[in-house]
Amino acid sequence: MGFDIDKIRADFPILLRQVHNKPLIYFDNAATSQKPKAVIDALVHYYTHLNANIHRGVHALSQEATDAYEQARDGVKTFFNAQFREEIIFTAGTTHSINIVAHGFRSLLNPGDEIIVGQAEHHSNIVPWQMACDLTGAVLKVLPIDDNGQLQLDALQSLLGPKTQLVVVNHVSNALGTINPIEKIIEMAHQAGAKVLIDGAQASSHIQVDVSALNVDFYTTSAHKMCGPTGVGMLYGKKELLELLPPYQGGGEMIKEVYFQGTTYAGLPHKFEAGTPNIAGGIGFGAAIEYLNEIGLDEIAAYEHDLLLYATEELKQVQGLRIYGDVPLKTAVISFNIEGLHPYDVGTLLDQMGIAVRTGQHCAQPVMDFYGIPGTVRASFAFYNTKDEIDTLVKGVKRAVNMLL
Ligand code: 7TS
Repeated sequence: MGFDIDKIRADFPILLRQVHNKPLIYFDNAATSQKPKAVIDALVHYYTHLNANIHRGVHALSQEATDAYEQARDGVKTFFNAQFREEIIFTAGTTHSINIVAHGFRSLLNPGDEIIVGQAEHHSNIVPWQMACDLTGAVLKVLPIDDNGQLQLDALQSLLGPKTQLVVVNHVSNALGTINPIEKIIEMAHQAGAKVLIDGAQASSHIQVDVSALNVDFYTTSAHKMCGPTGVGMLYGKKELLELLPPYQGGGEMIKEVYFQGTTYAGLPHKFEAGTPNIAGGIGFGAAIEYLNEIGLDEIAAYEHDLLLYATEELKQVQGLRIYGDVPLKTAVISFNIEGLHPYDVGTLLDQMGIAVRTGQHCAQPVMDFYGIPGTVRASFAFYNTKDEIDTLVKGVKRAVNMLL
């Protein structure tokens, strides 16, 4: 089966849109991906035919909704190759997933314990750990990046020690697209007796992730970056570690028995899923995984890599353009600036041409501070983008240079 780009594009209704009277060129996929009809249909189908609360009704609708939601969990489990379905916690997204773990660790950390965090993290993989450290007296240590945005593994070796409880890094940087050597990081951390959380928000729809083979302790992602709905995501955790962590929220569904004298908690995954969840979102997440499986992540990765190489080559022809994190191991993200131009101005001009990019700090201020810049223009590609669209981007960037410089 070849990669049928026309057929794939036809799956995404939004790609037919015009923006400012120009065909939409959507290059903000790192912020959120577009949704195929299969996912939109799954949401409509749930609300049209299945809508009921789950895990609690004896009636048919509730059973059907529960089955659909739990089937989605099975799909996610298989996609990430977790050992047990209880290890897949449905959350509101990566931010929520990381907060569940960071909150849980508050009761496990002692003053002087250490957490190592990457320098190129999204704020959602920094702030929850700072909060945990503030409350426990644990210390946050920063694993530095080099000029190419790559984590310095020799520095990790010297940061790891008997006090290290956790190493938390992203699989792929959202600001740069650089892929981190997480296999090595996990191995090094484990050798030092530390646990590892990998923020996979930018990886999971571009790289095949096998949490069992990685032997990772926690892995997080958001469905909306994987062609799924917003407001739903995943926390994978090793069963014995999730059992160790206290619940994040109290409420319905996360309990076994409630007495005013005390409450006992439900088993996994429900212990971390208090309240009525995003049922439609979970089902839509399952549909997104099915959709990605049908195309094949390896095919997606190869196609996107080809787009990345093409766009990198073409953009480099633009005078004064600098790409941050220009390394071989990358997802299809290009973060750049043009000498003398503010990223916001470039982004605004591109928008006028129907091209959606993100500009600014990308919720990764330490990366911008590292490079001493206010932000970047970030073009992030997906498997439904084309080289023709990249040609239009390059033309647009050249036009911005001519108009603004
Ligand atoms: N971690 C990484 C690496 C991310 O890229 C993002 C979102 C998050 C965590 C947070 O995910 P959420 O779904 O909980 O919001 N990144 C971006 C971005 O790069 N542009 O917009 C959102």
